[in-house]
Amino acid sequence: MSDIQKRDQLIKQWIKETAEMIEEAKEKSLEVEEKSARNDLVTNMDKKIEEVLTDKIRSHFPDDRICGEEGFGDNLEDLKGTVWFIDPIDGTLNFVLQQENFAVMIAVYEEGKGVQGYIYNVTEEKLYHAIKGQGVFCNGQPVSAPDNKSLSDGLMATNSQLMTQDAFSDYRKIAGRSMGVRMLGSAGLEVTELIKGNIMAYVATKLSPWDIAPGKIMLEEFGFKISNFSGEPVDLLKTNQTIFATPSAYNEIVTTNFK
Ligand code: 2AM
Ligand code: CA
Repeated sequence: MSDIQKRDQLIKQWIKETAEMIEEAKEKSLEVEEKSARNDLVTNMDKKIEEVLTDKIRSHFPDDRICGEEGFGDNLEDLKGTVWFIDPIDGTLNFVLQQENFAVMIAVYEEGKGVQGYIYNVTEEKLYHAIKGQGVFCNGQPVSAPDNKSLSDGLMATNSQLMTQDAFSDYRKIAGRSMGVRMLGSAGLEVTELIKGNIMAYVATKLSPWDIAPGKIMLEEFGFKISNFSGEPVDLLKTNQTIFATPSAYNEIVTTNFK
């Protein structure tokens, strides 16, 4: 069995286990703490899931390194070797306030290149995954690439940090070219909206490596574009203002005149 297949089997099993942990946690009260701001939260479940996943990765793949949101991983200064990205709960604010619209996300990169990515929509019990060169799957079934629709023919998504920034007026120009703007509050679930063909672009500020890593692998399987706002590749060692888009919508976004 190849490393990819071995990881694929284990990741699918681990994600199932994390979903069971989340289900059990619903019976108990959630412990919620603020991180950088009152709308940047972490719960005992974010921490517990990341701890469980990092322990499993370390026991099966002791030479690999881990980049995780809640600090159980390694401090990475480069992406050499095999690197795992973990977001134990993507959409924590939704998890706390809505008990839905959140995802568990895992990605594996080798020498900086995406190999396999997983986004699990916990409440819908839908696991999206992609393996480089093999396509995108939802609960094991292949997903065909959505049409390369332009922004002017479809919807786009953004994140609320972008709306509250001073620079928002610039982004309004992009939004104005679309048919309308939607906002789910989970970077991973916005990627699944792109996969379903429901939106043509997701334009977000300050996304962390674990927010971007799995979706990048999936969308690149479809030939979609992912870059920072300057059109450069995203840097998976820091936060990025990020565009995920169909090729056609991407072209419209990067040619928007912000002046
Ligand atoms: P998170 O829930 O894992 O933190 C919400 O707009 C999206 O942006 C979510 O995917 C959220 O991921 C991500 N995000 C990144 N940085 C954030 C921050 N400082 N505060 C809230 N959400 C953030
Ligand atoms: Ca998170």
